[in-house]
Amino acid sequence: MLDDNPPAPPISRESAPGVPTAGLPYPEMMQFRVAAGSGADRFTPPAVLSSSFTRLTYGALPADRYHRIVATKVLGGRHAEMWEMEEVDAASVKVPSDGVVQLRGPDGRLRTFNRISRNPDDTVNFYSELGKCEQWTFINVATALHPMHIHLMRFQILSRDVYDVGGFDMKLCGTTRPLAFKETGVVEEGEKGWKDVVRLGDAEVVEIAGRFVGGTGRYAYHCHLLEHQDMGMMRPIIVFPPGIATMRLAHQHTS
Ligand SMILES: [Cu+2]
Repeated sequence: MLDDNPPAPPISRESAPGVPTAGLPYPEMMQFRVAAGSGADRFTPPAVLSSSFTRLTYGALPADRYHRIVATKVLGGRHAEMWEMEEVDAASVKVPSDGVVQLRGPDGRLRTFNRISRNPDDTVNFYSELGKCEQWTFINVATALHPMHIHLMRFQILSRDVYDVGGFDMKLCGTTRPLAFKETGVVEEGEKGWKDVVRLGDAEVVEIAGRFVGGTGRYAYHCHLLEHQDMGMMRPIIVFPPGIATMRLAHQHTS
């Protein structure tokens, strides 16, 4: 509590003419009065805004890292879902089938993913370790926008690619032919810093990398559109202190 700050007296129309108090005791208002004319701007931005900033690249990622794969879909153009996936050998699953997504990337390699969770209260799959490198791949098999937000994680966008997602059968909930790489998408200048939300656009595959910082515990990642989040696009992730995680994570996938 801010005990040092005594309550401010209510602002009355008399003391602040033109301020619509609307019955609020502490209206948060700021008034700018712009003078006529203009003065000289003496500020010159430095050539490098942050000397400590480094842009992450695939080549700079440590080999010992977690790799999460998350697929998003919007069934019938209405119901949004978020699936956690694991990469599997194509021979180990039935293709096509419900929850199986195949993808052919820019290098022509065919990859097969199998759904391991569908609902927010399904078993926790993602366990991490504070400070350890994480790589996440978001696969959007629909034409829908999802601002994906990961609590407690500080990340950068590695790549954005656009795919032909016509091979995803909404009725089957799997691919009848692989999602096919179409073109490299644009990572805007304003997206190249440290983020905790990334835009996942129509039929895009977006990869990010970063690490959990600030605290351990059970956290969530989700689509930041309230309607999608409430439909189930929210899942837990548990972040352990370093050391403890290694005991728990012996079975986890790294790439
Ligand atoms: Cu969404």
